[in-house]
Amino acid sequence: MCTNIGNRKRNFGLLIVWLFATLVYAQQNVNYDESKVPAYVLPKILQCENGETVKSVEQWEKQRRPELIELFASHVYGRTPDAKIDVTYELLTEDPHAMDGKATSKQVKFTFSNGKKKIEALLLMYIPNKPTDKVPVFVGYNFKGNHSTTSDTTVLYSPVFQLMKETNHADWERGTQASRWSYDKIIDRGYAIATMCYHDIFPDKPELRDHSIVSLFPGYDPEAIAPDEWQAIGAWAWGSSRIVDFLETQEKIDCNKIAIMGHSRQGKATLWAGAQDKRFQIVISNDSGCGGAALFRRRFGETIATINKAFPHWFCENFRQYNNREESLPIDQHQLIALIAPRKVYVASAEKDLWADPRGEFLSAYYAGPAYRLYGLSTIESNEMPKLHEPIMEDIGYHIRAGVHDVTEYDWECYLDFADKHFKN
Ligand code: GTR
Repeated sequence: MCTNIGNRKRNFGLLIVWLFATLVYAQQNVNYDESKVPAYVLPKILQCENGETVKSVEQWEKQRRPELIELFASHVYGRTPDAKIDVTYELLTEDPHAMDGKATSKQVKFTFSNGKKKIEALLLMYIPNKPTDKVPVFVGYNFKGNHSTTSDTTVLYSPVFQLMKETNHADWERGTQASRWSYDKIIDRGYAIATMCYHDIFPDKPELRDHSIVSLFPGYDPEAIAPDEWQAIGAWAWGSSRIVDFLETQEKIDCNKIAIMGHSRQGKATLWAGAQDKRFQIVISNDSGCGGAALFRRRFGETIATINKAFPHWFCENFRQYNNREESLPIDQHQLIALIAPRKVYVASAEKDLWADPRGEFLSAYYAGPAYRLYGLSTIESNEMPKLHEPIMEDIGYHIRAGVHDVTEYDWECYLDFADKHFKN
């Protein structure tokens, strides 16, 4: 017992030292000075590989769009396999009187299986009891378990925490992330919410790849990774599409009105999910930074080299060849946002979140314009960033708020306004 506590203290100490060293390493050579952003030329959204310029929606959809998807898959996120994995759903709990009677909660166990091996994931949903007809829905991953998003004591946490933590009892996380999930507001405004812990799909450590859904697919090799093989971000994007598959079985959900919201590393996965799966009608990136909305070529804050070093299991192996060679990457992130057109996209930044490069996030939303204009949609008109708390709500949306890297009540208010504008008017 005493030795156990001693070991835990020592491990905790080592963890702090490691975190500190990683932070110091990461902060070295970081550029936070706008005047030091290198001159760059962005690859053109509407220029096909054969040099032709896209002139019509048809040409965009048949020729250029698939070219871009292929470039992001082979150079950045890795390929999403075509193979289908069996999944079963088990309703674990259903409470029609949740949230003081204004919502119905559901907890559903997903079991993914390839016949030999199984992986389980837990979905938590709150669905407003009013209106009684179909409602739009927000989908989004949480970081610390469904039980961390609310103080509701009936919310379960998944077995993945036995892998992620030293302890198998993760209850101390209950409610700790509730400020990031404005459930009351979401329900009051007539939206359902569906969330899952991202660790259920790919536990966020390189050594846990064998416990991720990636390991269920044909050709998976625990000892080797192909250069264009998908990794964690690809898997998380895939998982959010599996949540949509389930929502399609739910009578109360309006599947023509599905929004996805992802914060930070999940903002990256969200944009990639939105690019690939057209069932996401609104795609929201919250502080997604490098590998998300921020333009790589600006090299402001986090860069390709730093992210590949700190998170070797997020992007495909091919992506490493662009460490400190941003200008040779055949794409940039404005093209990822363009892939979401004509569906609506919203990018959000936080003023103090320089690591994520707020200006780079804004500019890729701005430069995604040509794809949206092909459809006659409205875009961000000026390359001047808006002031704090002055959201832009065209078919492409953007805001920057005061404060740090986080998801706040203000962010949710903007997302609900954006969703009202596009889903309800
Ligand atoms: C940071 C990482 C960012 C962002 C963030 C997060 O450490 O450098 O790219 O993804 O984590 O997800 O919270």
